[in-house]
Amino acid sequence: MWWKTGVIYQIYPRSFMDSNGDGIGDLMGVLSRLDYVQSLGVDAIWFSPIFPSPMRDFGYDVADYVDIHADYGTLEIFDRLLTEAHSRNIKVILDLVPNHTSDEHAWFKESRSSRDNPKRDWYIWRDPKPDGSEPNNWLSYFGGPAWTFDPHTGQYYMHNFETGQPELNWRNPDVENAIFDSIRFWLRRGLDGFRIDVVDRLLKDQQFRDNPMSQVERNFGGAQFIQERVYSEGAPGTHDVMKRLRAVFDEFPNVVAVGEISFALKPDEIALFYGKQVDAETGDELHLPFNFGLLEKTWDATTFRDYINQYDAALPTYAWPNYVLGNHDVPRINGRYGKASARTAGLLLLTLRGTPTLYYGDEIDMVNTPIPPERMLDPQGVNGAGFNRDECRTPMQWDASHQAGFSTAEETWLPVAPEYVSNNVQTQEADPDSTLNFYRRVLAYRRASPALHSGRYYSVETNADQQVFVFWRRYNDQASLVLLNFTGDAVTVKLPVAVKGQIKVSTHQAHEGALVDGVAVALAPHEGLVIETVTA
Ligand code: TEU
Ligand code: CA
Repeated sequence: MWWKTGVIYQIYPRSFMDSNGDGIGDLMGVLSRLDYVQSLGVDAIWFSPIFPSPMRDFGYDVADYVDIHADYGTLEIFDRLLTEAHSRNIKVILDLVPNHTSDEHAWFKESRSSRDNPKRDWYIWRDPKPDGSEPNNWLSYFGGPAWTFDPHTGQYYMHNFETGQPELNWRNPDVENAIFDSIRFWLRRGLDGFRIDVVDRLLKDQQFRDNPMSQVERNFGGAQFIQERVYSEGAPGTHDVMKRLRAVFDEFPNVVAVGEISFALKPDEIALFYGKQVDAETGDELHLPFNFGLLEKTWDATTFRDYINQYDAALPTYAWPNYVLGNHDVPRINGRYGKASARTAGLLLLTLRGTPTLYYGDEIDMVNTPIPPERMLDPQGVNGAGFNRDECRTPMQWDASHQAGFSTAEETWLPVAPEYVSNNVQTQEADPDSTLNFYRRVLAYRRASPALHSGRYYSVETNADQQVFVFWRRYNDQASLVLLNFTGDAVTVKLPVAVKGQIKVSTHQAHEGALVDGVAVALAPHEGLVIETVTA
């Protein structure tokens, strides 16, 4: 299965490459940079939404599921991109947003036109309370109530996100069928799968009970997260929907259903989204329910090891794990784990057992970019409801020329990070010890190593457990030992058994190729390395 051994690279289409000088990334731009993507050695591209949209939430507010936004191109250009990607052995995954549409989608326009419109029940409409207020206490992730009053018909519609993102009513089979047909539309064109937005949150409580309040706060969330979303999402019945969704994917060969599920889920809850066992290789729900467990963890060897051990053990044998360290919703890696640890984090992601998803720009150390208030666009940031996601969505830094080589426009949709002058693809290509060349070496080694892309995982206890995370990857008689120093101190690890082998990749390029023989392995500050062992 390509999606088990492969590596997914997420492209935020607005920010990858602008081909026509309007300051907005587009599909022709991606086409022109496909050689770069191939040069990384990744296996699939996942595009954040590229469908027609008023862009209130930058594409996560879809106005038509079966077309391409004019900013990005046309269906014909998309087909070309698909062909070009396939000819380079790169799969393409699109982003399905089934939980809500844009308020400009034709379905919602009909739905809001009258109470007896046939599509009225495609969305979630409720009467006001007797005093005219919202039907219950549910809050939007982006701040304010999850309800907006529509004076024309005198009811509230529900939206867990922006007011322009009305929630579809997944209890109506017509909605389900319409979304399933949109999936078929793309898979028939040759698409290789979907990443499915908030797929665990499609169903809402049938009694519309108030959510309880809680004191728990998230690292990069805002105050709105103090509401426990137990009734406004994820109601019982979700797993039946997942099974029917999966059945649509099973109509096509070799496609993948990646699901975005909540940050808050524990490993045993994530495990449920694989569904019931079908055969040795697969369950009957999502192929890969995203594991966001590492995103909010502090950079600490024990914390990471404990979580990874727990997650790896929680998955049933037929469920293939996956890991995510960054995406378009969270601060970039070097902002969360520290700049000095960013490469070590990348090595962790690419050596764990499971499918890794990389976020564009992390391979060149792109940083969170402060956005002046007048240029802020993300509704979550504008409302002060949490992390301003614009900061991790700035244009890709290709070279030191005007707008980092991303665009010829005077002003790009989000500003290019000022550090592009010294940090970009071109400067990193020229430096053998750059993060970009490090990622390329790790990806090439991973591809060639069955232990890394398909092997089993065992963590190893050593004298340096507080500082260094050590684990084995093994496939038949091939074995690789991964050591990751989470600290800024040089550490010598004493392994429980002697190993003999060679350092194949390291965050410190000069150490690659060195031979290891014995129980002691010396690590530089923040060093991560992989030793391929030889059996006598
Ligand atoms: O995000 C869903 C989600 O869980 C949000 O709470 C997200 O994590 C938030 O940004 C937390 O800071 C998905 C998409 O990834 C996001 O870009 C969309 O805005 C959202 O759905 C609505 O479609
Ligand atoms: Ca453009």
